[in-house]
Amino acid sequence: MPLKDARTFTIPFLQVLDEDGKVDPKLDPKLAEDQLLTLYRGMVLGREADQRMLKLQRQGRLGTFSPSTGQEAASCGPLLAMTERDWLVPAFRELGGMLMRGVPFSRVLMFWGGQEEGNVFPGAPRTLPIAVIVGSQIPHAAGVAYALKYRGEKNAGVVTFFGDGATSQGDFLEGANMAAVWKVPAVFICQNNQWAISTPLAKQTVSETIAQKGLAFGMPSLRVDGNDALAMYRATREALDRAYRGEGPTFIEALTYRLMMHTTADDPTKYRSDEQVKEWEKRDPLIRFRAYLRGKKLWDDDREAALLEEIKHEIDAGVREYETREVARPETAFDHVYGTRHAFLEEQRAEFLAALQRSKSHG
Ligand SMILES: Cc1ncc(C[n+]2csc(CCOP(=O)(O)OP(=O)(O)O)c2C)c(N)n1
Ligand SMILES: [Mg+2]
Repeated sequence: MPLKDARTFTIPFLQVLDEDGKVDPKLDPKLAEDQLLTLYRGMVLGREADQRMLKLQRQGRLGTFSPSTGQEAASCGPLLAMTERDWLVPAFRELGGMLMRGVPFSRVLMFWGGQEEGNVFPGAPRTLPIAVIVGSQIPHAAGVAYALKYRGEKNAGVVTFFGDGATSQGDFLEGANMAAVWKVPAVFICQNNQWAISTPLAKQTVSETIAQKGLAFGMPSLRVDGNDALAMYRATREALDRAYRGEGPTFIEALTYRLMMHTTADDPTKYRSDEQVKEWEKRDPLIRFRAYLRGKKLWDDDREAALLEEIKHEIDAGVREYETREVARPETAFDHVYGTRHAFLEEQRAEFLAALQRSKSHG
């Protein structure tokens, strides 16, 4: 006897802008001109900041960092969809989005320069620090979303980011599962850049899409062209609206590609082909969005030159602030662990300072 289907499912794929920058009128989120320009600026700022960081690192002025070149649409689109009431819980490859959020570039530099103040973002609302521990931010996002629900906050949600590799971590399973069970207002965005350092996707999962992992938890899940800023905006906006309505979390797989190295300590030519990189360079999210803006007569060479000049000054100012500030107090690691001071931690701080003093006097 033939078996019946216990359940069938499909994974929708969302693309609004095709690779030539042509918009699908049925899916166009119809953003206002100033929103489109804000989105483009965010992506260019992310790209330029990334390139500057690479130079700083190569000159020994910055520690290692994880470049996000090629992945700008996947974080900037969602950031445009967010409001100040929403929480941003990032991983470590969302530079464009974080700068759009108002995170000062100097703080990003402090983070990758090994300074604790790089975990604190004055001026950026409701933004958690960069999370380098793969997947660790996902249960945090579920917890923050739970708190929003518990407190009855309206029109507020959590948007969290993580990589494809992170979906093979226990933290992902725990965080995503509880978020779905509790029906909390969270949006899970997986930046599937197809590599976890040198491990290709096929060697860490045989799941055909990452989005179907979201379905397994009972969340509406879709795959989005992650190099299409309008699609990323649209998917996030719809997911946040669902979250605000109390309908629980959504899973978005952003299909994208890391055009640069994993971190500055990595040489991707050792494990992936130039052909693959060249293929994805053609799908660069900035090229596509610029073509779209040009088609709408919102952009030209003069505006591009003026934007690059303006951004250069902003980046210069961030670098200056980072490099001219006084060297961090060594005990800053104890400063921002909890919202309020904690007795155990104060004890540890005192112990640490005493040990430091002892080593100096012996020194
Ligand atoms: C818990 C943990 N294990 C290992 C690492 C080392 N590590 C840093 S990034 C990374 C790969 C992450 O891949 P993915 O989740 O796809 O994110 P991507 O780097 O591609 O953005 C690994 C293994 C880490 N930071 N944290
Ligand atoms: Mg990855």
